[in-house]
Amino acid sequence: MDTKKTGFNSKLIHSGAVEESMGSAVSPIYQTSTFKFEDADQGARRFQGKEGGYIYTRLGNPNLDDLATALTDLEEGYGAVVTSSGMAAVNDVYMALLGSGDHMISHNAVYGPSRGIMETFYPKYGVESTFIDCSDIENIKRSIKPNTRLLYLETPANPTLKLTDIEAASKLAHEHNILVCVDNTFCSPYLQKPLKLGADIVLHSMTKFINGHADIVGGAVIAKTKEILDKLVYVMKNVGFNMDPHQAWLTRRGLKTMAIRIERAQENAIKVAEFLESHPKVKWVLYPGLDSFPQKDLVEKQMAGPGAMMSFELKGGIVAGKQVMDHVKLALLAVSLGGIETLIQHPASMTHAVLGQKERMEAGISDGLVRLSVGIEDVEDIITDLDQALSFA
Ligand code: LCS
Repeated sequence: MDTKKTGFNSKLIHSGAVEESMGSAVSPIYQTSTFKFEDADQGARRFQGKEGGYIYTRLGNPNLDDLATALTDLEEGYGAVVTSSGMAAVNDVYMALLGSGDHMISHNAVYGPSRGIMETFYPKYGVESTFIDCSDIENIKRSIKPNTRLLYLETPANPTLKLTDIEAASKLAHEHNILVCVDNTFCSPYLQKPLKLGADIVLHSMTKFINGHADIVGGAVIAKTKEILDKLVYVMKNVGFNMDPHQAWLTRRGLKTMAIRIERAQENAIKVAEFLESHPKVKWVLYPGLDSFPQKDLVEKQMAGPGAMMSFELKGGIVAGKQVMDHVKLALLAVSLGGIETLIQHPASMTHAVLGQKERMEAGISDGLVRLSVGIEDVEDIITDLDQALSFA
């Protein structure tokens, strides 16, 4: 069946590249580092690109292709690479598209290390960057330089949930020959399709909603064109960012249930956000599904739902926030997000500690901000747990 023509849920189950073997309903795992050739000429033809087929797992493997094909279908792109982590995906984009003398613009509240490595490591290769509030398109416009090559967005941003208008930002960027990459980790293609909104590249930490079961670390980059994909593939193969076949197989399995997981987590998140917002000890809640969310119109415009991520601050600031984190019993006090279990963490001292105090303040990551990734447990249990933890705040 041509899965390009099926609906999203059918793609989740059936898209892929592994051929059926012995009638198994699920693809086998090609847990091999290398593939044998029929003869020396075939090996040479494969290396010279004159014949398809596998050579060596760093250069390609059926399980990696299976997952990459499914993601390409889901994000409606030209092709994808799957990587050993989300950070490998981030660096695949940076290395493939930026070089000495180039400049990148990005949002000031992206995942800590996506900004940290650009500011501390890439300058030694001559790459410049500007981190600003991309939710204001005028800020992007003002930051464009003649050597700007990449606009790197994360929307909703981690952990402030700030949105950038992908369509407007892409239009502006393209007028200046700038490529646009969107880290779609917080949404997944179920809730947002950046390529359809005008972006050129989509990136994921598959550790999160795509795999969803907190048992692998992985990443992916989906490109809109062959030209971009070729650059990503070159770096992936030669820097060695590829996934392991078992990791890819587990991720492909997790992906199958992504839509129903996100539906349930989102349903829970709406109720949890309403509970938190009405709690007397809570100062504010940032969640795209609340009426109080400042960018409600943009949620409607570019997202199919508000997702399962939120941030909040208590009236007692970080002292009170720590009490809540220390007293949860059902939720896990742990970083990561987008899994089936509810997770709570403190960005200023954990995921975004790599940024300085000044950078965090500018980005809206206050010391009291607590991030919650709502899981698919019974919502009554999640709320009961938060309620009892809040009694210590
Ligand atoms: N992009 C976003 C938006 C992320 O949230 C993360 C990880 C990455 C990229 C990197 O992916 P990884 O290499 O970890 O697969 N975010 C994390 C977080 O918020 N808590 O722990 C990891």
